[in-house]
Amino acid sequence: MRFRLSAAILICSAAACTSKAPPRVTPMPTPSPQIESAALTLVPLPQHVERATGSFQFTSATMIYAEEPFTASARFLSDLIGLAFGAQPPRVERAVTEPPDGSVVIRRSSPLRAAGGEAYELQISPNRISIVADEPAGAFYGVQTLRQLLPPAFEYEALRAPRRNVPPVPVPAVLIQDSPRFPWRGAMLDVARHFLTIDEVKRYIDLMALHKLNRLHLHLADDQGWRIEIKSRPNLTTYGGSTEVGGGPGGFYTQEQYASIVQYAADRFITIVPEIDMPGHTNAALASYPELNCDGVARPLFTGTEVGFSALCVEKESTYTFIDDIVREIAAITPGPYFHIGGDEVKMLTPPQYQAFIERVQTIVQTRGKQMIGWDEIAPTNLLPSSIIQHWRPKTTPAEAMAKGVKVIMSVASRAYLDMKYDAATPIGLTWAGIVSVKTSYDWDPGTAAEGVPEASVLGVEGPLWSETLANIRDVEHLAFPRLAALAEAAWSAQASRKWEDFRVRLGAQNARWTALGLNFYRSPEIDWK
Ligand code: TNX
Repeated sequence: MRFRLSAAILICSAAACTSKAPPRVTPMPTPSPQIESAALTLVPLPQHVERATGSFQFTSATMIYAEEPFTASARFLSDLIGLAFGAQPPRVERAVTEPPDGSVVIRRSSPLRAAGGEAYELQISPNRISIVADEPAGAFYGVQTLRQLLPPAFEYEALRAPRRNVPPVPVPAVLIQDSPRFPWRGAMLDVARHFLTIDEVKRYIDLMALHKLNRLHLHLADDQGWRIEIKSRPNLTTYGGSTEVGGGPGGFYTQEQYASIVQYAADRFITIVPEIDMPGHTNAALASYPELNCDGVARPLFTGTEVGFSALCVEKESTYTFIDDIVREIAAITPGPYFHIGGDEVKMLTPPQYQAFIERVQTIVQTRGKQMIGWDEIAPTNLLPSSIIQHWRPKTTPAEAMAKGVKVIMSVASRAYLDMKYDAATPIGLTWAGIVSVKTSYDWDPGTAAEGVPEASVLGVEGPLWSETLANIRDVEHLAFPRLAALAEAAWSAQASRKWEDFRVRLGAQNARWTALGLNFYRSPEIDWK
C-alpha cells in the first residue's frame, strides 16, 4: 500500500468530488513531514486514499455547514474542536449553496447510495473540507476519518479550555473514498464476570466509534452475576446481581440506565446487542429463583470461574414463561434487531434436550420481534434463516448450518478473543485459545476463517472480551488495545489492501492520539510506537 500518490485535479460538484484528470507525472513538491505522515495515521485503512497538494487550515473562523440529517455529526466535529481556537466551538449552520472558503461542509449525495449507508467521501482541499454521504452513518465515519487527520492533541480534554492566539492547524489535502467490507464490526463486553459501570461502557463505546465499529454486544448474564433489571423478576438483580468473580459487589443496570447506554451508542451509530446466556451459564438466575431448578432448590451464588455446571430446567413449562418475560422486557428497551441467547458450553443436557430448548427459545425471540444470535453450539439445531451464529471455537466449523441460510459472525478465539494474553508476560488474561499477539489478531481473513463457510455468509467480525481476569476499564483497555483496532481493520478494510507491515506503521502512529485519550493500551514490542 502506497500513500504517496501524485496529485490529481479534483473537481467538486455540489454534492460529490471526483478526480477528473489523470495523476500528474511531474514530481509533486515535497510535503512537510507532518503532512506527509498524516495520511499514514488512519486506522482502519480506507478503501481509497489519494494525497493532493497543500493543506486546509483550521482557524477560529472555521465554520461547519451540514445538511439536515448530518447535523449530529457536524456537532461531533464541533465538540471535538471545542475551545481549541477561542471561546466558542466552531459554529454549525445549515448547508448553503455557496459556503464561504475555509469551511467544513457535510452534504448528502445519493450517488454514494450504491456503496451503502456507511460509505463516505472526504475531500480536504486548501479552501474547503467536504464530507459527502448518503446516510448519517456515512457522514459520521467521514468525521471519524477527519478526526484521525487532526493533530492528536484534539483528543486531550484540557485543550478544550479557552485559548488565545492559537495558530492555524493544518490538515493535509487528500481525497478519501471509503466504505466497509463487512456490515458487522463488533466488540463484546462481559459485564457479568466483572461488572463495568455505565461510564466505563460509554468510554468503550467512544473508543469503538473512533475505529468505526458498529455493534456492541453486552454479555449481561452468566453464572457469576445478572446485570440487567427485569421488572417482572426483581430478584435477578437484587440478589443475582450482587456478586462477581472473586466476590466483589457486582452491580446491575436499571432499565433506564441500559436505555441511556443504548442511546449513547446509537448516537455513535453503534447497535447494542443484548445477550442473556442460556440454558447454561445461568447460576445467577438459578440462585435468584428456586423454581428454575428441576429440584426446586436455589443454588448458592457463585464467584469462581469454572464453566458448564449450570442449566435451566428445560423440562418445566415455567422456564419458558421466565424466558419470555426476559426477552419481552429486554426487547422492549432494545431498538436494534438482535437478541443473543448464548447457548454455549452446556454440559448438563442431552443433545436432544439442548436442541429442543434452542428451537423453543428461537420462537420466543422471533415472537418478540428479534433475530436470534447464538454461539456456534447452536449450529446443529433447526435454525431460521434470519438467525445468526457467532463462531468462536477454533477447531470447529458451523458449516453444517449454511444450508439453513444463516449468517456467521467471526469471533474465532485464536484470533479475535481479546481476553487471551498477548505474550507470556501479559499480567492478566487467559491462554486456553493460545497466545494472541497483535499480528495474530490482524493477519487473517474473516472471509475464509471457517471451513465450509463462504464469504457471502460472513456478516463480519467481533472481538469478545471475557472478564474473568479483568477488574475495571483500565484492564479492559489494556487487553482491547491495540487488538481491537486490528480487528476493526479486519472488518472494515479490503483484504487485498491489508498488509501487516503497513498496519504496524499506522498503528505505531496512534501512540500520540491514544495517549492524549488517556488510553491504557499495551505498548506491544511488535509495534514501533512513534
Ligand atoms: C469461553 S466463548 C466462553 C466463556 C469464557 C471464555 C473465556 C464462550 C461462548 N464461552 O464463558 O468466559 O471462554 O475465554
